[in-house]
Amino acid sequence: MRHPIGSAVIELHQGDITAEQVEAIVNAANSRLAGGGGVDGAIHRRGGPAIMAETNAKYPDGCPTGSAVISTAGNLPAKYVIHAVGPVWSGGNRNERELLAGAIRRSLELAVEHGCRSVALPALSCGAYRYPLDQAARVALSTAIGFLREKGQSELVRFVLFDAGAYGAFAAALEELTGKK
Ligand code: AR6
Repeated sequence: MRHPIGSAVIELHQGDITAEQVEAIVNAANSRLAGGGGVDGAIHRRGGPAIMAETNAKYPDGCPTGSAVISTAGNLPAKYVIHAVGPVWSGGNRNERELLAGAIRRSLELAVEHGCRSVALPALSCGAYRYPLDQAARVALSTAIGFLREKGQSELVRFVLFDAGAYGAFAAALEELTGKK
C-alpha cells in the first residue's frame, strides 16, 4: 500500500525489516541500547558486531525513551540503523502516545539530518513492549504524515510489518487518516 504526501510517499510492506534496501532502517531498541529480541535481535544478528561497538562507544548512557540515536548498519543493506526507543505500554496514561510519537519523529529527523531519502520503520513498541497495534498504527502514521507535510521533501517512509495482523492494522489506520480506500 502506498500513499503520497506532497512529494513524499508513505508505504506499507509486510516482511523482515533487516532485508530492506533503504538508506536507513529503524530498530526497536531499549533505552540501554543493550540488544534484545524481536527487531533488535534480528538487526544485531544480521548486521554484525560493528553496530553494538559503535553504539557502546558513542552512546554509553543509552538513549531516553521517546527518542532515537543513529549508527552504522554493519553488514545490512542499509547505510544506517536508527535506534528508536518506544515506550512500554502500561495502560495509556503514562505518556505512551507522546513517547511513541517522539521516538518516530526523532528517527525521521535523524534520517533527514544524515541525508537519507528512504527510511524503513517497524511497528515500534508493538512486540515485547505490548502497545496495542491499532493505537500504535494511528500514532506512528499520523506522526509520519505530519512530519512529511511539514518538511515537504521528496522522501520514502516505509513501515515494514512482520505479519498480516500488523499489516492490516496499519492499512486500516492509513485509510482512516487519509480518507482513502
Ligand atoms: N522485521 C520487522 N518486524 C519485526 C521483526 C523483523 N525482523 N521482528 C519482529 N518484528 P519488538 P518493541 C515486529 O518486540 O515492542 C527487544 O528485546 C514484531 O512482530 O521487536 O518495541 C528490544 O531490545 C512487532 O510487531 O519491539 C527491547 O527491549 C514489532 O516488530 C524491546 O524488545 C516490534 O516488536 C522492544 O520492544
